[in-house]
Amino acid sequence: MEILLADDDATTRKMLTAMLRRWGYGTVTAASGDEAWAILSSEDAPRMAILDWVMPGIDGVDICRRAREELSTNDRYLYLILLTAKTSREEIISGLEAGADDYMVKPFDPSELQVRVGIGRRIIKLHKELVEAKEALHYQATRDPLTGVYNRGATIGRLEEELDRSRREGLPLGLIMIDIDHFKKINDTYGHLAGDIVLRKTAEIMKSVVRSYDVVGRFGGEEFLVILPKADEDIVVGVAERIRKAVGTHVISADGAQIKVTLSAGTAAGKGACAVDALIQAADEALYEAKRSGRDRVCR
Ligand code: GH3
Ligand code: MG
Ligand code: MG
Ligand code: MG
Repeated sequence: MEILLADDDATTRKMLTAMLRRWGYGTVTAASGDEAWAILSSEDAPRMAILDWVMPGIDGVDICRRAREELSTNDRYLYLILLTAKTSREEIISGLEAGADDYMVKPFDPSELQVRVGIGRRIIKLHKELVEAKEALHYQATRDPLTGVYNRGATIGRLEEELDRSRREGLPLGLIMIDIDHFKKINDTYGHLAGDIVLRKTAEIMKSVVRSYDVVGRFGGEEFLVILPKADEDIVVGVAERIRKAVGTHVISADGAQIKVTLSAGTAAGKGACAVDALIQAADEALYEAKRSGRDRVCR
């Protein structure tokens, strides 16, 4: 773990660097508040800083205050220790009130600093674990466990967001509803497990042929939705055709069997006042038409 040491006194910087290195920390130093601020606001900045109070430019307390206002994001906690010759009760209180996590006075006892830095490390670690758990939970709540694409709820959520955006920006929004043809027969012929593999592979192929900002979601059993921001009707049909051909020409190895499936797709392009339900319904009706007129095709 890397720690920023900010102090305008070179001897203090040298001494702190030597100690922290000995305790197993990486260090980066700053000789002024401005320099410290530049380091802390950079990408991949240290998660902990030991700050002198009185320094040229912004002082250590200002850094604490500004860091809490401008640098604190929910996925990154910055642990700040003030290390200063200011020792009055009022000063300690105002330093902590400004946003410091801890306060130590100079001259300091090295072993006390070591345990206090250890406390900071523990808190940073706890925070990191919390962020990771939250991300994992969010992932689980929004993904379909079988295929890894967005689940139904998250797909509709994304569709609402994208429709709002298209309304604001006056750009079109494309939607494709896809249904695997005669999928029941795949299950009946090769087994449910092979059917699962076909679903997984189909989702993978769909994702590989769309742009990175397009959204692929599983709408139901063997039905998928693809959201295409900024795509007009012709583009949507083109992408749907690309998906249909990519999946239709792929031979899927599942449970020892070589399986080919075809897709039917219905497209819709919304703009402005169009509602989510209306867009889904339009794509659904086009899909019905694709099924009715013989499957393995795209209808708009
Ligand atoms: P069509 O061409 O008209 O779409 O016919 P189909 O057989 O694909 O349509 P139908 O809706 O009759 O059958 C869909 C099947 O998909 C029925 C269901 O058992 C199967 N299914 C739904 N979810 C899963 C799943 O997670 N895994 C597997 N293996 N099968 C699933
Ligand atoms: Mg100083
Ligand atoms: Mg179906
Ligand atoms: Mg089907």
